[in-house]
Amino acid sequence: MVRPQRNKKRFILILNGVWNLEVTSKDRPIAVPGSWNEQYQDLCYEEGPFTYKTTFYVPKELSQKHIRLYFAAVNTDCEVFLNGEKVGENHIEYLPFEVDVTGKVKSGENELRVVVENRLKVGGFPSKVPDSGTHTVGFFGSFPPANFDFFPYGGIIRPVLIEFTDHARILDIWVDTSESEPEKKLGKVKVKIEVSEEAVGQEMTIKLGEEEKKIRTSNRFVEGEFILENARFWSLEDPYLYPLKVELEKDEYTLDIGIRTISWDEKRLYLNGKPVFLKGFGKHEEFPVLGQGTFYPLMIKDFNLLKWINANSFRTSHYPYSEEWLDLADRLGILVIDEAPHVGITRYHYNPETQKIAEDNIRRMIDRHKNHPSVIMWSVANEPESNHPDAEGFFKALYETANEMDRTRPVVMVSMMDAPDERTRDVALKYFDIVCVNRYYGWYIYQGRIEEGLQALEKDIEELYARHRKPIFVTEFGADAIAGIHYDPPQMFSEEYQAELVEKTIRLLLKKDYIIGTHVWAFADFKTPQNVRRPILNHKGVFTRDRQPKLVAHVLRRLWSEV
Ligand code: GCB
Repeated sequence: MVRPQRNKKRFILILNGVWNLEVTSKDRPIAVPGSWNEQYQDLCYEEGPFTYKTTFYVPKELSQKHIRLYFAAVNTDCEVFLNGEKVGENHIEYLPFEVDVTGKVKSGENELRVVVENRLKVGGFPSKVPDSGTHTVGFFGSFPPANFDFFPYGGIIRPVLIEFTDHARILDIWVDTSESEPEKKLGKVKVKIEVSEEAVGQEMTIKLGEEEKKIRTSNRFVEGEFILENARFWSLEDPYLYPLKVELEKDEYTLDIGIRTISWDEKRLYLNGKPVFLKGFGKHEEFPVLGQGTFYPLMIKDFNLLKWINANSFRTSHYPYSEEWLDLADRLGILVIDEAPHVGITRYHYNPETQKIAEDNIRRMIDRHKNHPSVIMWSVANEPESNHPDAEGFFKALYETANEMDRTRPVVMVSMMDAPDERTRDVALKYFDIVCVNRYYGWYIYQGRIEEGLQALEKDIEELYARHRKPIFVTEFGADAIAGIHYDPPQMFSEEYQAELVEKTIRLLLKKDYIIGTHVWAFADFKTPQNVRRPILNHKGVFTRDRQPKLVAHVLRRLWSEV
């Protein structure tokens, strides 16, 4: 599905603003988008269900249109009621969903209610720490008991839109540039468009740059190919976007596309046929007061800092981000590893029902983000209990689901397993295109001993490569540093220790020709559940939570200007 767009033939109403939140039959104001946990102290640890309410006005001429109600993301389980009638529901965080409300919107005033609950679930999403002591992963003993290391924010966290289109309309667009030949500057752009039943038989115009095609639709799918000589390829240095415009009699849609290829072999990842080394971070979409929510100044600031520090990529750990993030990455030339909302998966998830849900989430993520040139890799999960025998079939199926949807990008799973200890043998990593691992030498292990940690890391990485013979991407490493704490000789939690560990780890890994990237954990400090390891925040940020540089930021800026 294409996402809502305002243009000559499409109209959208943006429902962001102050809504009412009903908590134990009393209303109070609440901001949308945002999380309830940070707006009210008494709701900080509440899971709901709470009812969000708002009204909106629709003039008569618009009420006859095709109308869809679009939620960019709600955390998590929710039911949607329009004028008292239940019109839809959704059960996964961080992914857009939409409800067809054609014929249900009145001309005049309408009432929208969304009942939202953010309950942590053992074996579900968002994942809760299992009570038994038998599991091997998780952040034990934390409150709230999330099985992951970031605060489980609830609420309508991203924009809510209503889009009005003609009934004869464009439903979806697929763009594939993978057969382009960068060395000849030859762009091959395959386009597939899906239209509604009402649009079958209409003439369609597809324009790409200066080129134009006119096609009469004979069924719901239209396919075409543009061959561009002397094409301007999308790259880190020149993230050029071509507007692809699709027009029907009473509908139109413009998508900014990038012509680029992604490929990989036993040792390297290539963008447009040239090796690329991933310099960047795992991060979070998180900020004080806002909690988790779409906040435009923060996005601009984060991209500005990514450029300032000479990074070229980030991972949307541990969930898909707002699409505006991907738009900016397209425009600014930053590479994205797009991660499904699958963090904290344990043995309790390894059953056919949960597998089906996870497959569906992956399909939804790829469906929404498939046309972004900045997205170069799909990650199906972060740090699952992948040394458990039942992980094998589960993750093989997730790999196949992603690969079936998109054969042009590598599919990965981010593992903390497969470290030298036999008990951590990963049973699923072998199915994935690139070996992605998180490693905390000099922090969780070899605490306070950077040099010994580095020796162990080198041995671990060499063994990993010998076992897998695939490119290795170190997706996390790092150390907590409390901003303002200094110590010589470097001690854990000081800015000096973090700077030394990060720099030495990168320099070591740069020597291995099968390492395709090193992502520091994390971009900025972020809030976590309460536990003895976390003084309110996870302090592994290279920037503070309010985006000021720690010592390591200056070190990275220099280092990354050289590589
Ligand atoms: C990890 C997780 C990340 C945590 C990080 C840490 O491996 O993927 O979510 O925040 O470690 O700081 O422990």
